[in-house]
Formats: sequence, structure tokens, C-alpha cells
Amino acid sequence: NAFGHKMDWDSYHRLDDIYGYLNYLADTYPRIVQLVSIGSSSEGRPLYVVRISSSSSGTKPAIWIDGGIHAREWISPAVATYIIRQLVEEPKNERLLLNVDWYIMPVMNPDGYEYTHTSNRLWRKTRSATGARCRGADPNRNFGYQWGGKGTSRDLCSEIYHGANAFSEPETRAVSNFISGKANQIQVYLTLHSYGQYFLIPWGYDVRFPTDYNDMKDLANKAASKFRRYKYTVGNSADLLYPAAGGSDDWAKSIGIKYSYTVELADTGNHGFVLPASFIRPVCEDFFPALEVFVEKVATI
Ligand code: ING
Ligand code: ZN
Repeated sequence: NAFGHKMDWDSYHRLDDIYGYLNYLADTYPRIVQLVSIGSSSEGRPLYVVRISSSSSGTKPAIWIDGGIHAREWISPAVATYIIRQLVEEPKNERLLLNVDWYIMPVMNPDGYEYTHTSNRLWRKTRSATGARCRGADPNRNFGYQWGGKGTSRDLCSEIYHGANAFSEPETRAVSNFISGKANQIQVYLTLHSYGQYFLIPWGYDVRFPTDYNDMKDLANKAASKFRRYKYTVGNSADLLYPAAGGSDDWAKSIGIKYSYTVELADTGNHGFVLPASFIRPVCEDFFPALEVFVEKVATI
């Protein structure tokens, strides 16, 4: 388009459009946007984190958001890129950068994402070679906390295959290395999935509750109360859904990131993973204001 990128929130976009937009932002707003390449996927695609900060040092309390860990959950990269857009290109949101730094990774699993566009719309996993006829591991069973426990599979062909070992996938390894290096700075971890409209609280590996569960729940309830259009249910993930070990939110919590959540975006199952593009704007617009709650928790605005 006229702005030098092809991104919008009226249709779902291929990885090229998304990465083209991230590059455009880094070129256009170099004082607040940096594109950080944190590694590459199994098939050699770059793994990008967008750093949004109004200071060059990057030592304010930070909020991490990732999308696209599961390939078929297309609304998740759409919401993550929308958040980036609002923070960078919407002057009225400048105050959200005043005392907080943002790290946003819109597509954690780019190989899987492309595969859902070219070959199999309902692919979930990464695309790593396993040595067998089935490719990929479930990146949300591959993180290194309680790896291989309940709700995971050692069957290479399973949708919830946990991988050959914890962090066997280059995508989860890159994310965990990056976040570990900033564990003192990052105070909120949000991972965007679909579907179900839930704010899920660790632990996910079993029906167990962190000692500060009530703090976590209070904040999630506050966030959920911001939604106008879609109603979100708040609760422990193993309890509300099912136990699942090796999830990214459990791992983030385990390294000391106090406010760690899995968000299941819209809808509640009518369209499920194949959410029509006409939902993108309403879901994004509904979600963005909830971020203010997390900003207020880690900084004064
Ligand atoms: N749901 C998550 C999954 O990985 C989840 C739900 C997350 C359960 C964390 C337990 C812990 O299965 C989707 N939609 O992927
Ligand atoms: Zn998911």
C-alpha cells in the first residue's frame, strides 16, 4: 500500500506481509521500534521479536506478548500485530510506552504458520524433522518445566507430541533464551492462543496453584472486566481445560515471571480455529484496552 507495507486487519496475512510490516515499523520509527532476530526456525525462517521502547537503554519493567505458537490459531498473530500497531502508530497510546518496555513476538512458529496457508489449515505443531513420517512437535508441550508430564505424548504423530527433549525445537529454545536473559525486566508474560475465550492461569501441568495464585487471578479478572464484546472466563488452566505439561506459561512462571497467562482468544467454538476474517477487528479492538491493566500493575501511568 501507500505506506510501504501490505498489512491490515481485514484479512489474515502470510508471514511475508507480517515480517514486511515489522521491517517497515523498524525503518519508520527507529527511535521506538527495534526488530530483534532471536534465531531461526527449523526451516530457516527468522524468529522476530519486536522491541518497543521510548528509551534506548531498555530497562523499564517490560511486558512480553507472543502469538502464533500454534500454527492454526490465526487470530493470535493478527491480535499481536494489532497490539504492535496500536503501541507504535497510534499517538493516543504513547502513555503506554512511558514507563513500560514491550517485547512482542507475533509469530513464534513461522514454519507451522506458513504450512497452514499452503498445505493443511489445521496444522498445530512446528515443522521439525523427527526422523519418522510425522513432522513437528507441539511447542506448547516443549518448554522445560515439568516437560513430558500429563497431557503430553511421546508419539511422534500426536498433536501433543512433546518433542525429543525439552526445548528440542529451535523456536522454543530461542524464546526461552531470550526471555531468560531478561527475566528481571519482564514482569508480565502473555501468550495468545485460540480458541475458547479464557484467561488461563498456571499451573497447567496439573491442578495445582501457585502460592500467589490470588494475585494472578485478581489481575486476570481485572483484565477480563475490560472486555465489552467477548466474555472471557478466568481460571486455572488444568482445572478449566485439562492438565498439559511443558507449556510456555508454566515455564515463564517457573523462572519468576509473576504474571504469566495463556489467553484463549475468540470464539467459543462456533468457528473455532477457522475464525472468519470479519472477526479480526472486533477481537483486536476488544482485546487491546485490557492491556492497560497490566501496564498499571508493573508501572505508574
Ligand atoms: N490451548 C492450550 C494448549 O496448549 C493450555 C491450552 C495452555 C492448556 C496451557 C494447559 C496449559 O492445549 C490451545 N488452544 O492450544
Ligand atoms: Zn494453542
